[in-house]
Amino acid sequence: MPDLVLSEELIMNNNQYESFIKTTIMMNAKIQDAINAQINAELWSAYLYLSMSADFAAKGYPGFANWMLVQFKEEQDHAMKFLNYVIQRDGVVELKPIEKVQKSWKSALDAYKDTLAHENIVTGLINNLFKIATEENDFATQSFLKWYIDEQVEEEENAQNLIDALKLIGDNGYGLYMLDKELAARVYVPLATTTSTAAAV
Ligand code: OFO
Repeated sequence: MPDLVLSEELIMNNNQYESFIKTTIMMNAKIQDAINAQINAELWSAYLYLSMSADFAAKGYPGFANWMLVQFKEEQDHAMKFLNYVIQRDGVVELKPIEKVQKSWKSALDAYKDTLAHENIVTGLINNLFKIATEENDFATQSFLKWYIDEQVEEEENAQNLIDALKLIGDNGYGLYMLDKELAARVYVPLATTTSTAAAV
């Protein structure tokens, strides 16, 4: 039987091996910047929904206020999931200022129309991130982003369903009261956002 001969091209010296490991773990600067911008966008989303929650609460809609408060917490989870991913990939987290948000909406329908319009923008940002990860051959980030791509489908669907319901209800006070009662039942379920390293300590 002939001896197994390894091609020299397949044998890495130590330096090549170390740099191979580094590039495997570390994300490049372009992806790191895009994810840091996305952390800011997720926190801005949280801010937007917190403002809507406060506005609903002040106007006597505890159910809508609860729904938005759950949304606020979920957006914080989205930001934390990205933040922990940057750490896991040996990157640097950069937290930028969160811009001011609107403080009052004319009606529940207006608030949910703004919610859908905002989620459409976020979907575009996530898709763009995936495009960058594809161009940069970062397969780990492409895989990581799959969760967000699926989540955006749900986010847009939820907002659209509430817009449809509010259009049906129109000016009917009893209808609004019943929908408010229904939305009071929404419960926040925390997302597992920690990295395996963070979870192990
Ligand atoms: Fe993070 O999904 Fe809404 O914005």
